[in-house]
Amino acid sequence: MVRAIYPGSFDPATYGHLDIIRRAASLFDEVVVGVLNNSAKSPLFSVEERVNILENVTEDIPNVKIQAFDGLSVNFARSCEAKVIIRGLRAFTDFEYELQMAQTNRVLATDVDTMFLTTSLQYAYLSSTTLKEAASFGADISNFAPDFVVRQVEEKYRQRHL
Ligand code: COD
Repeated sequence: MVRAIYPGSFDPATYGHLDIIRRAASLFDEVVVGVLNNSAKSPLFSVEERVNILENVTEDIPNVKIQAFDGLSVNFARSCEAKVIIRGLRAFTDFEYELQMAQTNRVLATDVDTMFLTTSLQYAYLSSTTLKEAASFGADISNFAPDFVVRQVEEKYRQRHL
């Protein structure tokens, strides 16, 4: 069984994340999507909500599991008995950050490697941050994420504007 983890903030999941999850699921026996419980940041969605969203939008992919985690990604990988960390690459701007993180992780854990999947062209521009910014101004975000995510985001901003 070759298992990989795909760690991230996923605040919230977008079509870009989903594309990476689907492609990773076709390469590995099991993919554990790790949702960082980043208390230092103030995410739009709680970790439980982000896990729930990901469970909903990946329910048709049998070899994908969603789990919250705290602390280092490499420790999460070890706790899952995974030797691979999947990351998505969009542009040069991602590359510098991702390379540094992959190299740091390699020093922290020589038994864990990072593999990069390059973005599909139609999602190259897409991030959770741009989705949230567009949604906060009432824009149509249906090109950015599945209906379930769109509804959750719209509800979040509706509550905030009350
Ligand atoms: N197309 C392709 N890939 C995409 C797209 C897209 N449109 N959008 C996002 N991605 C990729 C990102 O490049 C990233 O690889 C992944 O999807 C997740 O993205 P985000 O933005 O949800 O998550 P990040 O990048 O904020 O996640 C950062 C981590 C939580 C993984 C990182 O901070 C971490 O590992 N933290 C734990 C502490 C740790 O181990 N630090 C490193 C060593 S000190």
